[in-house]
Amino acid sequence: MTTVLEPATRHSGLDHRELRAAAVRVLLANWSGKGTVPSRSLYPHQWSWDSAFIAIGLRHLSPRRAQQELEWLLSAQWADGRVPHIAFNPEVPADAYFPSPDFWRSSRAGRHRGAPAHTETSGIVQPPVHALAAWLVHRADPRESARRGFLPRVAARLESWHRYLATHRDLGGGGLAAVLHPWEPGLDNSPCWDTPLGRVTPAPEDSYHRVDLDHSVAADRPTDLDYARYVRLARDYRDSGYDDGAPHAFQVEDPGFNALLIMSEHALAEILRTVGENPSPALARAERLTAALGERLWDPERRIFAPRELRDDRLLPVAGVSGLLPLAVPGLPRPLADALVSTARGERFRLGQVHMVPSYDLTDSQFDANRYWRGPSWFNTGWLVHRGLRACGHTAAADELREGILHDAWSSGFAEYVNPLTGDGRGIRDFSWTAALVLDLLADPREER
Ligand code: 2M8
Repeated sequence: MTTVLEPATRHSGLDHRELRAAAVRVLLANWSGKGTVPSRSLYPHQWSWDSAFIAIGLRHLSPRRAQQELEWLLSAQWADGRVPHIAFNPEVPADAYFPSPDFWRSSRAGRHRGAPAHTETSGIVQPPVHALAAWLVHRADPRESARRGFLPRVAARLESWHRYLATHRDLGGGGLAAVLHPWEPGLDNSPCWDTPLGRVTPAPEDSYHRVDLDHSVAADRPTDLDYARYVRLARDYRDSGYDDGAPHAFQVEDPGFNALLIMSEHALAEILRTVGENPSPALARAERLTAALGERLWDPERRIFAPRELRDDRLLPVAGVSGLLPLAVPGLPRPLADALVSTARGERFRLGQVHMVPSYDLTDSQFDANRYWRGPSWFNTGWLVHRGLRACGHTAAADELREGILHDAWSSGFAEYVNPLTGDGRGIRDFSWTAALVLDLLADPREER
């Protein structure tokens, strides 16, 4: 465990025009014709929550392309409403990423859930940032949006996505959406999942080949043991026919996933109002989710939201960055928001003293400054905390975090994540959501946000 922390670099002399031009270059290079890949090497297909963050940045470059990004992703939606976490590009060789289409077998194994026949996808999901992204994209250029009929085209799909989460995924019966795989909340190997994941029998390591290690340093990526458990969980879900009602070895209510759902329900209400439909169901869901978040996931001891493991129906005693994300939820009760800000500033996350926001508790023995989601600071979660701070009126802290994010993106070459103690880039470079969220933070703050 590291106890001595370097103070974060003060940010001066960053040329915003040069930074913007470099971010644009990353996004143009990662555009595949219909959507944007997170990375040409490590992630050569379209990922669900990546595309939402990418669209939020792309709207400042080309609102039309931002719309297409979301529409292309939503065209891979299943009839049961789920938006898959990966939409595969058939032109990319099958061995470029694992698990590949022939692992997920969506069009066959997911047929009874309404997986599309025309395209291959994964069968799990990722955080529902899409309605928020769609609303922000619309607001960037409402005339272009109206001209293309963007909102009417996506509204029903977004509504069905949220209904899927509210029904099929309320596995705890308490009104929150559950995740069934550590890849679903997007924070893959966070120590938050160590206890529930530890109970999963790993898949035999000779039954698959990890392609990720061909593109990234092993010490920055999940361990082989974690990977074997991911494969096992995904395989079991596939073999159940992607049945949410089947028994699941991993079932967790994650605060970040649900916070993003609440933000998206509010955005969906705006979308529905704009297209002349009734926003009440989305607003009612947002209200129920916000109450359930406070009732089921607040940890009064750590003063942070924590994941609830459904198998034992207990809060996990962990502090991860996903527990800070409810700060960005509209209407979060003030005492909870204040407690979150003081937790973010405290010893577990040291906001303002380290680079961006660490993905995991700095004081915990499982914190690892370099390994993926076990401690490094990520740009999307930093952007969300920034948004929450601004919404709660902590303007100075938000400004400082914004400068830190821009600086770290530049100095790391748009890295996937950075070591929070040194700011050194980790994972791959020219990562799309890093570039996209830089574009968003560089945009005139008077623009609609
Ligand atoms: C990472 O996850 C994928 C699996 O979905 C992987 O490790 O292969 C995570 O950082 C996830 O949040 C992200 O969406 C994805 C693509 O950037 O990469």
